[in-house]
Amino acid sequence: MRLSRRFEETVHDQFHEGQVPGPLHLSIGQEAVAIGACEGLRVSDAILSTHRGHHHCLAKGASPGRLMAELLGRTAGYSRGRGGSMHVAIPSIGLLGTNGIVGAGLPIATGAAYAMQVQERDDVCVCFFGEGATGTGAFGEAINIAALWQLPLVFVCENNQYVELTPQELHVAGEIWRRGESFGMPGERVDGNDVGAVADAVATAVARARDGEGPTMIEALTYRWFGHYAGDQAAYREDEEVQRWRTLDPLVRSRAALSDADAGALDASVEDEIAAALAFALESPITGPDALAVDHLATV
Ligand SMILES: Cc1ncc(C[n+]2csc(CCOP(=O)(O)OP(=O)(O)O)c2C)c(N)n1
Repeated sequence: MRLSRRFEETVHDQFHEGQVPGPLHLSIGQEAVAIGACEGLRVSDAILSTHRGHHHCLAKGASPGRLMAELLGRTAGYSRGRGGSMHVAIPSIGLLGTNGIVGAGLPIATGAAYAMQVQERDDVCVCFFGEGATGTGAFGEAINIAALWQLPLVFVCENNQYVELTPQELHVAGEIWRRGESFGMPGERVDGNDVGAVADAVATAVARARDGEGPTMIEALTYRWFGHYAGDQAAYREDEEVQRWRTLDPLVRSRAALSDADAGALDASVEDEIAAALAFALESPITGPDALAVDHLATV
């Protein structure tokens, strides 16, 4: 969680320095959802991420340097610096993609879980999505097929309270964690700022999925500290609300479990890792127009 927080703070600074050529959606405040959910996953398990996915990528094992390079538009980035944070896929570690299209990960996750079932692997797929994605048609299609075919899939709705600039109560009816009920899918709502609670809920769902008992719907309640995108002043919400959620910082809550010495050592090692990641990214050449045509067409 600390690595993800410092990674995004550093990228945010770089954004203000003019070093990030594309849009940036920060997950600061939501770290416990990604880190808790990925805690018990294997490399061969898959995840699907979103437009707000740096914490998912790092939790699944992405290299901070290569991810930073991608966001800074550098050739060492995962997509050669051409895509930014919404175009990162690392199949070798089971990251099947961040995505700029809201809800687009849901059908991909369903397909990935179906492939695992057909291949008789005991791997699982965890699909992250925001509460806004529950309004897409793909959401209904995915939960229906996942339940019908009892796919090894865990739906993790990262409910950060806002759908772009709109509070969820103006956008989302009913209870998300109960969305799968009429499909026979169990659901649970967890405190998404409590990394242990997220890890426990997802571990239970993953065990069910590995045992062939099908999908689970988990809703993790959390909050994004910054605007929808870097530069959004978030004037649509009250300062008091932001401050209240900041007191529920998942990092501060987890820190109580560490001794001062362990926390200090952790902070120091994260600072080293972030400094190395930034240096790696800045040393890599800026991606130029000559990279545009690379990897686009198959040659025969
Ligand atoms: C299909 C589609 N519709 C609209 C958008 C514009 N858009 C980008 S993010 C977003 C809100 C997503 O809200 P949510 O799923 O709750 O995720 P969050 O931003 O809160 O992490 C919208 C509507 C889009 N990218 N894709």
